[in-house]
Amino acid sequence: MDRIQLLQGDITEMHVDAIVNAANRSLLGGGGVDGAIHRAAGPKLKEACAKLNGCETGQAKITTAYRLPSRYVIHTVGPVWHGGEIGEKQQLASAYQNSLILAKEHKLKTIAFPNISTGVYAFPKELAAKIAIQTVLEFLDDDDWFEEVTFCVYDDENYKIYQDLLNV
Ligand code: AR6
Repeated sequence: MDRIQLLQGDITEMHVDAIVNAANRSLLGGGGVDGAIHRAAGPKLKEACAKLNGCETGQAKITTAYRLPSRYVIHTVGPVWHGGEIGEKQQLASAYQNSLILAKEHKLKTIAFPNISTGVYAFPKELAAKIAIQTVLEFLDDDDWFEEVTFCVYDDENYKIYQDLLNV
């Protein structure tokens, strides 16, 4: 728990090794946090993403971060919520897990996550938070690589949910 941080704010302003983007399978940009990251990083990010051939749901790909203060952007694709019976929970856990694996492969020590799938993709916020926290905690329990994992929460509802679940 001591390597987990909760923060409310804009992930594009974070000075960490990697910020995670809640992207779509095209990786060509969109709204929400994805739009904010592309705007702040500048047009070169989209050029880099265009070379990645998209990304499957639950998987992750990496680019440098261009004008952002972070060093890298890890682009992951969370599931669209369809009621929870078609593997959405596992796919959300995979998005967190594969982002962490990719960060470690690139020797990155600090990483910040937005609340993947809880905006346009309509995943229930409390359930998404439980899955996010459990997946990150399990990873950190098994592995001492990461120095700090930040949940960068934007909206008040998610912030309250994370405060309650993390007991902070
Ligand atoms: N910093 C941190 N979190 C943010 C920011 C920000 N600047 N802006 C929004 N959020 P969403 P999704 C939070 O919709 O549900 C895009 O169009 C927001 O409050 O960005 O995974 C993609 O291209 C919410 O809690 O992502 C995809 O098509 C969280 O980010 C689709 O949306 C996620 O909301 C992905 O949908």
